[in-house]
Amino acid sequence: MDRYVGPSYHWSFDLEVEIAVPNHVTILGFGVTGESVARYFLQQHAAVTVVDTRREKEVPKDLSAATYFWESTELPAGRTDLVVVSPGLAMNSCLLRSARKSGVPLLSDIDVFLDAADGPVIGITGTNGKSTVTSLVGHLLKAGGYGVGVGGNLGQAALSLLQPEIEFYVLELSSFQLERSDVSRLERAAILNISEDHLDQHGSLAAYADAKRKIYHGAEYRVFNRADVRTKPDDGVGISFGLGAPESEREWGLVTHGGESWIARGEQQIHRLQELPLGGLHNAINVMAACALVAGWVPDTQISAALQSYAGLPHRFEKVQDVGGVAYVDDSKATNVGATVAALEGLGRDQKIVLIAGGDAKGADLSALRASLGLHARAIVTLGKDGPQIAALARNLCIPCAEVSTMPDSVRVATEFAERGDIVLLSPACSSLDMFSSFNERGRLFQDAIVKLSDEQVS
Ligand code: UMA
Ligand code: ADP
Repeated sequence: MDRYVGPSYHWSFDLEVEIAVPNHVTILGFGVTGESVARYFLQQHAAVTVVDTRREKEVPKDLSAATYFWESTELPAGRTDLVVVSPGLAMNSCLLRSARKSGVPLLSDIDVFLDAADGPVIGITGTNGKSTVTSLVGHLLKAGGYGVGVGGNLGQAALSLLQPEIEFYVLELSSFQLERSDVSRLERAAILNISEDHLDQHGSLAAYADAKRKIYHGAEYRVFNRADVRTKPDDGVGISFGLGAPESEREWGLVTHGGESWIARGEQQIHRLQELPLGGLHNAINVMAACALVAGWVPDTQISAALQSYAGLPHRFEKVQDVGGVAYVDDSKATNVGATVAALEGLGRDQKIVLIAGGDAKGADLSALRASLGLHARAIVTLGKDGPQIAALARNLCIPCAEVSTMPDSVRVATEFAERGDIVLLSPACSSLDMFSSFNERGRLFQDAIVKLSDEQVS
């Protein structure tokens, strides 16, 4: 890295400033991002200071050369050339306010990464489907024979991906990462969809959408969702995807041929819908977005073959097993209404659903679940902080409902409600953090309870 150029921190300053390789870097927040930034700058022989508002936590051995300030809400006194801010630190937090006041340039880890990375970087955002599309784009590029680094908001932090042999980087970008970064050097960028999420942090849907739409700044190749006007670039120019038939080579969609549905680009049929390993029309849409992002880099025939071997990610619309004629589906990653609606619509066309939902709604209006629940839910089991909101909705719709306080109880009660041929679906429409360490833990506990249930039925 030679130098940072000002526009990167336009979110905090209007000035254009240039900084030589920093001698002293201060990092705000010591989570996955903070660790990756500390490691990167220590390797560059910078002096590194870390500030975290929370209690002291264990420092990995290779990061012991940094200086740490725990439970601190102020930028420490002393010289610093650059401040790098973690995505989870609220924009109005005392720590970030104090850093802004200091006049020192602020960057995100994504800014630092984009400055350092060689080769094309593909950015993917959206309210739902980011991780699926990001990992699928990585999978397709690998199938095309390229060295690929996949990460960002998914898995490894961006700076941990840097390797000389990598030819393409694929980054999942959250609204928090985008709002505090200049991503204008992205080669290709996609917004999959925009619906209510993270309103507790962004304040309004408009502010959340604005953060997401920053992903198009500078990218000449933009991929958007024809059915979601908020994803459309300002000038309307881009490659689009949607369930309707594509009308030109710049559109991806579904066509019917010989009685079968195909994913197609313009008139070019790419892959039979029936043969996709991922279920649900929302995943067909994700596949189109991923194909659009790699088009021209990976030949169509290789794309089609590679789609067959993509297994999907855990806790997203994941079939766990059948027990006593009831199917159990783990969609723990559904942390907002849009994802749960997609699951109810995807699964509910042929079968009735017993839904397990609730958690922290992050300020969202859960009544947007009403229409899908009314159509597809046989019963609802709620848990967590905002479970009562969903229970009220169920009562209003005259859908049988029970409120429980643990995951094993939710599986037990949902099983009692379910009839043969039904689906028990964990799709909470809420974040897990009020009750669990992550959506992974929530999903694991759901799956454990099903295994126990299955063992009980056998014995
Ligand atoms: N911290 C403070 N004060 C605060 C908040 C955080 O000091 O007010 C410190 C805490 O000590 C904590 C650290 O900052 O240990 C955490 O930093 P962080 O919240 O920025 O999270 P990271 O561990 O750095 O992980 C982040 C993303 N998390 C968030 O944006 C909340 C991870 O996405 C991402 O994988 C990682 O960077 C690497 O890029 C997770 C996520 O939940 C999966 N993302 C949200 C989502 O997908 O909905 C946006
Ligand atoms: P993200 O990284 O944006 O959270 P994931 O791929 O992890 O996306 O999926 C999160 C949740 O959203 C899962 O419940 C999944 O089933 C659902 N989902 C995936 N793609 C879509 C889509 N295109 N539209 C609506 N929901 C989706």
